[in-house]
Amino acid sequence: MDKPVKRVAAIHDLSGFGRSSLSVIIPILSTMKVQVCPVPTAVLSTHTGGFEGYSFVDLTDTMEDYIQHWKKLDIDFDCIYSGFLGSPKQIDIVSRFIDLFGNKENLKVIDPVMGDNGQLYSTMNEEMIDKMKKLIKKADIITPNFTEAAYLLDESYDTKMSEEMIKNWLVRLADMGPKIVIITSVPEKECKNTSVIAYDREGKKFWKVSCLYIPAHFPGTGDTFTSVLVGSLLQGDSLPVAMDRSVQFIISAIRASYGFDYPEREGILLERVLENLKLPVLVNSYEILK
Ligand code: PXL
Repeated sequence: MDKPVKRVAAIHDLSGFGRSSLSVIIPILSTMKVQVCPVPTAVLSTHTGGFEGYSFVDLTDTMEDYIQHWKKLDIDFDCIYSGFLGSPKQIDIVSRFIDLFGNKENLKVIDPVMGDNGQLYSTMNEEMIDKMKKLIKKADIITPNFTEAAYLLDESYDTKMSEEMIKNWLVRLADMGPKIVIITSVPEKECKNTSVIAYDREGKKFWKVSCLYIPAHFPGTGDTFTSVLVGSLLQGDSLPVAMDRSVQFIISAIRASYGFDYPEREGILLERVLENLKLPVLVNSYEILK
């Protein structure tokens, strides 16, 4: 029997201030009528992007029992979605989680959160990058940003890359295991736009959604993007429509935030735009790349 609502296991941290990870994932997916079951990886007072002196409680040692209890309850998920992970051991735990709860039907989405703007986050290290390269083998979909894609491929961060080179990156990442690779925050060479470019290995298609560059940097937009994408796919949208929906939501959120004078590290004003998720996609702007 079909469940009354779709269910996602969300393996992420809870950061109390700054609008990232579970603080945005839960409201977004709930608004999209998806049940979120969090597996908290760590509790932080704030996210690590732009705040100093944050408190960090690593929940690695609690995760195994937590997961085993779910297994005893025989809970099944329509999607397993992981993001920021706080230690190498947590990457192993996510891998085991996928072995325990993954099946042919459910969607395994890994957002390999590691860095942004050419820089790694302060909690990342080489061992974690290596493990992340292995973890993505188990994913159906990965959503690295441009920086994370470079780290997964051992390439340097070059904002002047041609579209052909980006396509080469997408194919190489898909060769590492995932069926669908979506790179976000791809700088466009010719103009100030940034784009989201995807490759569907089975359909052998490249999709692109571009958006006008807005000179703002709000932490947590990667989590917002992937949450909307997951919600949209679980609602039955196609990949390019889900990409469109996610990009349009991010743009509306940034536009709603940018006019206010407050620190960007506090994230987008999600509360002002959350209801937009209930609207249909009004304008499709995706392109298929040849
Ligand atoms: O949004 C990604 C993210 C998630 N969790 C923590 C972070 C970040 C990015 O800075 O610091 C704790």
